[in-house]
Amino acid sequence: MTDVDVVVVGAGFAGMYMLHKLRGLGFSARCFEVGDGVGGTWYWNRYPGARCDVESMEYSYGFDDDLQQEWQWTERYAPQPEIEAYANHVADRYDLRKDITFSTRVTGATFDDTTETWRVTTDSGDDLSAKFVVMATGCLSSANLPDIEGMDTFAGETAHTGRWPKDGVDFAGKRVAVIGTGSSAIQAIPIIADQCTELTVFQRTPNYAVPARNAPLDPAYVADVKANYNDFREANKLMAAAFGSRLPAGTDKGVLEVSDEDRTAVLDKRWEHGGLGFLGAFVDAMLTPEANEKVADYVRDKIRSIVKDPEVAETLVPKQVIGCKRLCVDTGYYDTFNREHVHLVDINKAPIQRITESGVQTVDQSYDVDVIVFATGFDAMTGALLAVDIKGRDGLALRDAWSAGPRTYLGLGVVGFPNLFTISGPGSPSVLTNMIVSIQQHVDWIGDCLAYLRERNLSTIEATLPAQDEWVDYVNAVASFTLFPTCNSWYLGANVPGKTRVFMPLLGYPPYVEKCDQVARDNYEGFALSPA
Ligand code: NA7
Repeated sequence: MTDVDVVVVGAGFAGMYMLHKLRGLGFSARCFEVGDGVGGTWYWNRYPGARCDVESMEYSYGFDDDLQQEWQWTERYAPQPEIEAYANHVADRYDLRKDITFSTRVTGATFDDTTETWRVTTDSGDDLSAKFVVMATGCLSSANLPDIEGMDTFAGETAHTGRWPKDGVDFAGKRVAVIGTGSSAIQAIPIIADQCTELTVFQRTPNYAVPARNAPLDPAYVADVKANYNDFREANKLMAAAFGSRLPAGTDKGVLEVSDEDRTAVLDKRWEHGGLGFLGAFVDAMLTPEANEKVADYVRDKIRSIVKDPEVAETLVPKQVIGCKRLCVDTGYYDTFNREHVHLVDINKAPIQRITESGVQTVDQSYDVDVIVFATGFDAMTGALLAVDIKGRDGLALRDAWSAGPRTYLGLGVVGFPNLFTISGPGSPSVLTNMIVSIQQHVDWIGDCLAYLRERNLSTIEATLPAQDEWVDYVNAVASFTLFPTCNSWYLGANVPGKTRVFMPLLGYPPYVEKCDQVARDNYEGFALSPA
């Protein structure tokens, strides 16, 4: 007998739904969460302007029609406070908190070969046994804080966007430095600029951003979606990234198969509509460099038309493939650089040497500031998993098993780690999709799998080596047909010094779901199941 059937690590959207699912199936579970509230990514990322880049009518659970009917989103893209409120609503509605231990970090999980159970320990002194462990630790939850000399000497305030203080940061009357220009910075910079007296942005790689065109939700649109919510969800699941079924029509042609005027017209339409769907206007923007370059040039010209100082504009113009780093969605980002008190520093030309007591020192200038905002992203996909000391069969450490990059079967299981599941793990579509849809698909699959094992009195399930090897090859092969591996993105782990460069997520949601369903149908093909 174990203390619980399942330990769930993390109470974000994955952990919460896993808990709910397990309860429904009659399994006992305990969930541990580092934060003092639910929401995961949406608990920690409370920086100014934090907002989901997937539309709110889509970025929500679809497992309970009452829930999706009763919840009212107010804007096209939900802001962080509203998503956090939604997470709290879900926790209350399904009475999830009683099985969640908050403010507690799972430090270790060790598989006992003899009893075929997991022993899970926490930093609060918990030590419990479980038949299964589900890692619902999130893909963008382990903050990447750069190791810049002198960080601890700075006399002012610092904050990382992914670990934003609950009480916020007061920028009024302050000189502010923002380091990093990814999605988080692009959302935060226009708002910080509104609040502070002087803003200096330190940019390593310029990013492409398309307008969000956020607005209050149209009640007629909401009513229409809610009248057929399940059809809407099903249509989105057929999309490559599991969202966007209602985007304005693109074309089934390639970028270079149409005239310049037609190409501009298609891109104009998507630009006016706003949002991530911009990149899907043509079928091949992520497939051939020539096609991509045309789409990239369209955005580069937009940047040049918005930013008045030509030198600043050129510094903001990205050179890499568009979409290779995740496309950003902005509200007034480029225009912010037209403001007198906003400055851009290209740290490729003048690298940051150190942080001093008074600010940021580059090779050619020192910038005195009161606040430094690190918008430097995450140790994505593997960071939070490897932060837990996970030991599988024969004491094998996950950190060692993954020393040359993560290897999984379906992004759900790992050879050598029986009865351990990763939700939206590397090797699954995960961050390249609407995360909530991917999370639900994983939770449902894991729940069904546990019920299957129980029904047949099976004790363990573990990915087999041939299945895992084949899967890793497949994930890499799919990526290699695209332009995704061509830049230093966090999809590749290239943003974290020393991290092995491997393209971690799988492209293409619908075929992935088909594969997972087939594996389950075929008695968990590719997994070894052992009797009790
Ligand atoms: P991102 O997209 O990883 O952006 C981090 C930014 O910080 C990016 O511009 C980085 O430049 C920069 N960075 C990282 N390390 C350093 C150092 N050491 N010095 C200077 N600049 C640095 O993280 P976000 O939080 O913005 O967004 C993450 C995801 O959340 C996003 O894709 C959405 O899915 C939501 P680089 O590009 O690496 O040169």
